Amino acid sequence: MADEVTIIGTPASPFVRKVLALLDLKNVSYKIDPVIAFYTDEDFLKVNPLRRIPVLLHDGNTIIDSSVVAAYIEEAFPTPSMFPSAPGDRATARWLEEFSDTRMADIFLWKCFGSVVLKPGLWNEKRDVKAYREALAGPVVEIMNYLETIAPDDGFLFGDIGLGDISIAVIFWNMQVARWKPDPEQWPKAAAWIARTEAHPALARSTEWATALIKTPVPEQRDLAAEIGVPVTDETYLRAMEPTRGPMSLF
Ligand SMILES: N[C@@H](CCC(=O)N[C@@H](CS)C(=O)NCC(=O)O)C(=O)O
Repeated sequence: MADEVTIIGTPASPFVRKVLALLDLKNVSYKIDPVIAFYTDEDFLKVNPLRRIPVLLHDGNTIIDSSVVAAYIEEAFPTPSMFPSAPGDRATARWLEEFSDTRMADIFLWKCFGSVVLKPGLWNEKRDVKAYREALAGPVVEIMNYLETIAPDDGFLFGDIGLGDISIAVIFWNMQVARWKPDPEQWPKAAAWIARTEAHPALARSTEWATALIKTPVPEQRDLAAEIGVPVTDETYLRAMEPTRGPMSLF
């Protein structure tokens, strides 16, 4: 393949971490423009009409949406595969990616992380502790109860780590930033599975980057990223010093 892979998007996004983990597992080298979508402008809107991250650039292709990016990575760089071999297992992996991108993102990212981290951090609004607590008491429990039923007793879902494990685990770093962790007494199998997946080097690497970046003011994040070893692009879509909502912003 010609051309190095470029990922546009900060590792603080779980969807970005998902695709970085896949690239790492497949030993594909890449560069990152570690932008927060809210700090881009119409230039990035020309790349992604939703002004969201991640976007992958490769070989003249612009690939948008983490699930589509994951599918592209699997096809462009087939080995090792991120899927099990049986069709039913492959479907389960895809379902878990979909479950994470939709229901888990809605509750964990937008309701929980959004209410107590993004509201004050991005929009200078008061934390919505009521919405956060309601989510923790209701839908978070339902999601965790479901994950407990599908979590493997040990190892990963289908032998080696794959797309299903990674898609679920990536959201929990954002929950940790929102000061919540799955209780190992309430959900022993799910909590252990998530911890094992988070500890895998392919995920641990970008989680470390995210942990450093989130503590740093936006204008300084790019330089910090380079300092801590993120393979940063020469060009950036970081344009604005103040955040603005995109066409599909959910909070
Ligand atoms: N389903 C999309 C979700 C992407 C997404 O929501 N990304 C967030 C960052 S975690 C974003 O760019 N938000 C900006 C916005 O919603 O305006 C995917 O999987 O790529």
